[in-house]
Amino acid sequence: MGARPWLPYRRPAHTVKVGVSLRPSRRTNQALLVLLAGAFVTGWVAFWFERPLDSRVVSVLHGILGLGIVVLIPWKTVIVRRGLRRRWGHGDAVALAVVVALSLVAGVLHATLGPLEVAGITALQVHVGSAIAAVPLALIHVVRRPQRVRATDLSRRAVVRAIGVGGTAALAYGALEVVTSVAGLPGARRRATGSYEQGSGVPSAMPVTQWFTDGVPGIDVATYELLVSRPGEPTRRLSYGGLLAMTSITEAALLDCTGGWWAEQTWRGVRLHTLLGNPDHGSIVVRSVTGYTRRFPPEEATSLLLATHVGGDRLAPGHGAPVRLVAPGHRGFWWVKWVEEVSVEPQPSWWEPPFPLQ
Ligand code: HEM
Ligand code: HEM
Ligand SMILES: Nc1nc2c(c(=O)[nH]1)N[C@H]1C(S)=C(S)[C@@H](COP(=O)(O)O)O[C@H]1N2
Ligand SMILES: [Mo]
Repeated sequence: MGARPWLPYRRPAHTVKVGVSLRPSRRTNQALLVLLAGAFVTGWVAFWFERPLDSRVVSVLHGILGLGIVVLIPWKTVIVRRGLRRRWGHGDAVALAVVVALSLVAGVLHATLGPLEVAGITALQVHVGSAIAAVPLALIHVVRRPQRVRATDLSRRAVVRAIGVGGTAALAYGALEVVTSVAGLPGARRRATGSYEQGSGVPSAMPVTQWFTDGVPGIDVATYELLVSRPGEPTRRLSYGGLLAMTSITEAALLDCTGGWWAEQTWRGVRLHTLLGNPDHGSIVVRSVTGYTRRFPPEEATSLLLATHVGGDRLAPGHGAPVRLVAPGHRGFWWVKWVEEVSVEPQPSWWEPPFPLQ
């Protein structure tokens, strides 16, 4: 049989003689799958939380799962050496190794040396980008090299081994944290979310960030109108002047962007309950002139603020002029800029993709 790269990868029959060492390698691969999937999922969960306790728990778990992959390198090296001896079909595996290594290195660099940036690309962007690239590669890798799951995979020895790997990874995480703090590395100053302070109290020093593909629109305040809609009532239209006349609340709130920075500012605006009342069901929908939309539970009408000012000045275009949402307790991607409409709708607040698609 010649090489047939289009056929699924099969372990050649002559390797059966390594039968004794096959079991640990199968378990190593299974453990890698659990760690990789766990790190990926907890990474996104970490992007969800803002409050320190939830964020801390998820970040620590995320770091331990990620470092667990590093702990398994000695065992995986044996598997890789054996695999590479076969003649063809290593491209996807090598690409997977490259992106996982890149993600690991960038993640640790971000958590220890701080918000590094090279040619406008941050370590955190490299971290998340290469983790996303790892997903299709890992799927191809696993589908081409299936590892059967057996009942004995959950034996006591397997549990002991899992505790060993998890414990070693937890020790490695703890050691990194201790070194970071003792050496006074920037990482010691990061929030529980992993974000670094940038521009607190100085809005012009705060980064202008869009979630994904959105851009800063040009809005003429002379013709701007805010649409306010409640079920069963005609839509109200508020001019910028009319809105300004309602802004009586001044409040400090902290914006923590999933891009890895945070800033606390003093915002001035009007509470959503002043515009929408206190809805008792459905959800509050806040939509930007660009179409960017987020949905909130009705009880947050009392904490959400539609802000026209920050640090005593009118908002700059990049920061959401003429009016943007201030969503205390929510990560930055909830803080809708360039708001055009606020409404109460019958759908529940979770009736939207967990992260914006725009
Ligand atoms: C961090 C994640 C992983 C990386 C970086 C990685 C990398 C590699 C590399 C570079 C090879 C050698 C090249 C080749 O065989 O084509 C390999 C082989 C292999 N991997 Fe992975 N792998 C990972 C996770 C997994 C997982 C989750 C599974 C299955 C559940 C798996 C199963 C295998 C198998 C069966 C082989 C072939 C061994 C042989 O042919 O003797 N790997 N892996
Ligand atoms: C292949 C999957 C992934 C692996 C192996 C991985 C691994 C890691 C590691 C080892 C760290 C450093 C932890 C520390 O030393 O404190 C880290 C940090 C981080 N990762 Fe991931 N990660 C993955 C995917 C993701 C994804 C998909 C996201 C977000 C969507 C994410 C977000 C973060 C954040 C925000 C930090 C900084 C946390 C902190 O500073 O404590 N990661 N990751
Ligand atoms: N309309 C709209 N609002 C948006 C975004 C966006 O892409 N479009 N990005 C969000 C994200 S991810 C963050 S972190 C904050 C950033 O606010 P800033 O640019 O004022 O710092 O705006 C949020 N509001
Ligand atoms: Mo963000």
